[in-house]
Amino acid sequence: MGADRFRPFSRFTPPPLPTSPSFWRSPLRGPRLTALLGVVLLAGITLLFVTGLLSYAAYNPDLAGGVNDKTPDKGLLGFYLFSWPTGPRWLYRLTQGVHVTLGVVLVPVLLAKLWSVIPKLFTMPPARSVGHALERVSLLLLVGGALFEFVTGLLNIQLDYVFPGSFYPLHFYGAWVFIGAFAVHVGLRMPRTVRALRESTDPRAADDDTGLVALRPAPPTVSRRGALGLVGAGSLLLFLTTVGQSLGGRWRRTALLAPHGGADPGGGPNGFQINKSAAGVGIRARDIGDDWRLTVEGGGPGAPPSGGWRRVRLSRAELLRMPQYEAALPIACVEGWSTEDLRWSGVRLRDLAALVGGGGAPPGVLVESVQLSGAFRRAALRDNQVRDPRSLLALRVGGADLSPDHGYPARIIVPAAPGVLNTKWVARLTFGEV
Ligand SMILES: Nc1nc2c(c(=O)[nH]1)N[C@H]1C(S)=C(S)[C@@H](COP(=O)(O)O)O[C@H]1N2
Ligand SMILES: [Mo]
Repeated sequence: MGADRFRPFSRFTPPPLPTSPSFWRSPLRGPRLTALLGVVLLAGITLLFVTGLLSYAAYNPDLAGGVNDKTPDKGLLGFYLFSWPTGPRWLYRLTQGVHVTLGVVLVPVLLAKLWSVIPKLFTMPPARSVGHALERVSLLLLVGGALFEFVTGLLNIQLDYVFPGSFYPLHFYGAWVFIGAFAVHVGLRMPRTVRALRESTDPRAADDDTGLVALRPAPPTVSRRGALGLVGAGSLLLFLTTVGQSLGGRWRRTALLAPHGGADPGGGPNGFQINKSAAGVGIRARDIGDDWRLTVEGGGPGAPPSGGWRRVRLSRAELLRMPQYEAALPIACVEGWSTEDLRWSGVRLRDLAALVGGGGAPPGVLVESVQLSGAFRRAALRDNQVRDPRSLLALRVGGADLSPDHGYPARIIVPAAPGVLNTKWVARLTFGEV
């Protein structure tokens, strides 16, 4: 005790800081743990990327000069865009439900993977060669890109568009940077991963060439299987408390992690999810009262009616006197929540196109709401969406008039489309090239 106190300064070695690889002593780290987590992420992130691109294509980002999407200079990165189909009607419910649920479920796996390689963050010297330097830069983009995509995605679904209007470009460009670094990383690490999974035991520190195995491992507090079980249990818990929002209906109550903002939808035919209430986006009673009229015209956005197009103004009563059609369709939001099929009824979009157009195949349409500001007050629909007989200007749902919060007097509903294209409180439809 006394001797300890007077130990000369020079003999005292301070404990390593977290910035030193030797600080990290868990005996669980090694190529096998990293490889197992890596394979799960390889499958998961591939699916996330594909469903993410689909979500982007579903948004009709190429229409109407950027009404739906303002991502500047998509250029080559928009190469894969295609006309999003209108069937099966649950298509976007599925792809976006998978995208969001999987993103949430992969969080523990991502964190565990980062934990498993953390000592390598601090290896010195930072770069041994040009090749090594390039590899480390790609790792920076990989880890930074992963964190960026997960954080922007989670913020978007939890806080209801915290970056209004800018979420799409952020998440879109972030995804391309991330997936580029991800592809390089997978290419570089695949041989080592395969080797680690084939070998039944980890190399001891002495013959470890991965730098993952601790030189002076601490005694284990949990087995590797136990640690993986913990990660799996975390993911399962997230799954069970998230997936209900994509299933909708009574399952929604199980989605404890889903955002519970928005207005209380109450019961009855209008008793389904409301993100943006009428009051919340500044819709006044007189905007949607008896004086409300729908303007239907043609000729393309901004163009004066010409080329055989007419302009008509219709009251809700006049719309109700037109042939009414029913369609059982869900609403599926980019945030991952969706409703079950709801029974909508109203006027077909293609009938409204025929009302103002001079025959021919129904073109696309620009939809504008009475709402004066906000990101979703306008939306462009493609010709295949206008053509589908289930695409409606809906006046009623589940046998009742639409409630003000669900878009009374009239809203759009299109099969398989993202919820954001289902404009509420519609004021004007402009058919034509969009
Ligand atoms: N006019 C208008 N229509 C709108 C929106 C909006 O903010 N304004 N939100 C859209 C979005 S993002 C979705 S998912 C669906 C359903 O949203 P809700 O839950 O607010 O009804 O309506 C769409 N229609
Ligand atoms: Mo949405």
